[in-house]
Amino acid sequence: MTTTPQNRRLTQRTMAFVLAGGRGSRLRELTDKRVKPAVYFGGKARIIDFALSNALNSGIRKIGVATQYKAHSLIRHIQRGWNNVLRAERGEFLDIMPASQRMGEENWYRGTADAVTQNIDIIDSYEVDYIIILAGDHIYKMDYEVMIREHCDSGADVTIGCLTVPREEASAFGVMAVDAEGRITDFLEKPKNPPGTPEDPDKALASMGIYVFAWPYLRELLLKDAEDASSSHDFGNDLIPRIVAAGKARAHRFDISCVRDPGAPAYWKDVGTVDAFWQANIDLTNFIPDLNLWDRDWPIWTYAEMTPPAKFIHDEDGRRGSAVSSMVSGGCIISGTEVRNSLLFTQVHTNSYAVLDHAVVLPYVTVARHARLRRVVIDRGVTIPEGLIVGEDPEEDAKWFRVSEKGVTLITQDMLDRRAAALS
Ligand code: ADQ
Ligand code: ADP
Repeated sequence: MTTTPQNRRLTQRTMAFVLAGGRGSRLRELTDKRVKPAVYFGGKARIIDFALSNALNSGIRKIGVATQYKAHSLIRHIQRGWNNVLRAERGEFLDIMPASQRMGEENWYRGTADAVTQNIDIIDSYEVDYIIILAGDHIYKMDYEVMIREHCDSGADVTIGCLTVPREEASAFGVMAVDAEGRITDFLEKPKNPPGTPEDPDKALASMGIYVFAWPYLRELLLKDAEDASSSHDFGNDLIPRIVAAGKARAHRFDISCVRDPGAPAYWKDVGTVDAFWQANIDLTNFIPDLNLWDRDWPIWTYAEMTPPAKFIHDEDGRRGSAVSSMVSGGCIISGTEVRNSLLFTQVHTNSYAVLDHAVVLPYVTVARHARLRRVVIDRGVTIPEGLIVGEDPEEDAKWFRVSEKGVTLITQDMLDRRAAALS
C-alpha cells in the first residue's frame, strides 16, 4: 500500500489529519454559532490556523480536516483562506471531511478515532506512509518534522507529543510516565489524581493530543477498534492506552523541540475557556509576548480580508484617538477613543470619549460614544450602545452579560438586545 518514493521528504510522505469537530462549550456564547477551531485569535487568525500553519511550515502538503459541530463558519474560513495555498497539481490537498457524509449508517463521528476510521478510503487515496493526528483547537508553533523524524528513527508504534504542565492542571489531559529512553510506560486519560514526574513531583507530563503513526499500522488498529463494541472510538480513551500497554509508545517532548523564540518559554495553549481566551489574546500586547506572531520564518497563514490600514482620528472636539500597548488590525477606525492594552480585530470602529481597556474586540464591532469597556471580550459584529459601561460594577455586568470566574465579561449582540428590550 505504500507507494511513495523513499527519496521524498518525510513530511511529503505524511498526511496531517486535523480533528476539528468538538464544540468547545466552555467558551460559552463564543461557540454558539461556530466550533472552537473557528473562533478568532490574535487579531487576524482563527484558532485552527495555528495547526494548519504548523503543518504547512513543517512541509506537510496533504491535510484533512474532520468537522461536525457548527462547521459552517469553519468550512467557509478554510475555503477562503486555504484553498489557494495548496496545489492539487502537485498532489497537495486540504480536504474538509464533514461527519454525516460517510458510511451511511452512522451520522456523527462517534469519537476522535472514528473520525479517522470513517475517512480511511480518502486517506488511502493520498498514498502516504505516515499520518500525524492534530487537534484544531490549540495555539502553538511546532515543527512536526522533528517529531515525525523521531518516530521513524525510534521504531515506535505511536509517538505522542507531550509537554510538562503543573500537576494541578494535569487532570484535563492524558498524563503519561516515561522511562529514560522516552518510552511511555503508563498513560492515564484525564486522571483525577495525576502522577508527577520523577524529576519534579509538582509537574506532570501531559499529552498534547498529537500522535504520529505509520498509516498501515493505524489503519489496522482502527479497523479492529471499529469492531470493538466496548470502545468509545477515542484516541485518548481507547487506542493510546492499548498501545502503551503493548509497550511501543514514545513521548516526543515539545518543551525541548519547540519553535522557540529567543528567551521565550515553550508556548502551547488550549484557549478553552473565556478567561484563557481573553488572557492569551491580551498577552499578545505584552512588551515581549511569549507567542511571537512577527516571526517571518514561521508565519501563521489565514484568510485576511482586504482592508485599508488602521486609522487614528483626532476628532472635532479635540479628542485624540490613540492606542497604546495594543494591537489594532486593518480597517479599524479609532476616532477620539482611548485604547489601552487591547487587541482589536479587523474593521472595529470606535467613537469619541470611548475607552477600551484590556478589551478583546472581534471583527466588525462598533463602539458608540462614551462607552467604557474594561476586561471584556466582544463578539463579532456587535454594536456597543452609547455610554455602555462594563468592568466597573460586577453585579450590574452579571445582570446582562456573561461574567467569567476571573471577572472577564463576554458581550454578544443577543445579550445587548435582551438588555435593550428590558430597559426600554
Ligand atoms: P480532549 O482535550 O478532551 O483530550 P477531545 O475532546 O478528544 O480532546 O478533542 C480533541 C480534538 O478532536 C479537538 O480538536 C476536538 O475539536 C476534536 N474532536 C472531538 N470530538 C470529535 C469528533 N467526534 N469528530 C471530530 N473531531 C472531534 C485530548 C486527548 C488528551 C490530551 C488532550 C490535549 O484525549 O489525552 O491530553 O486532547 O488537549
Ligand atoms: P463567523 O465567525 O461569525 O462565522 P465569518 O467571518 O465566517 O463569521 O462570516 C461572516 C460574513 O459576514 C463575512 O463575509 C463578513 O464580511 C460579513 N460581515 C459580518 N458582519 C459585517 C459587518 N458589520 N459589515 C460588513 N460585513 C460583515
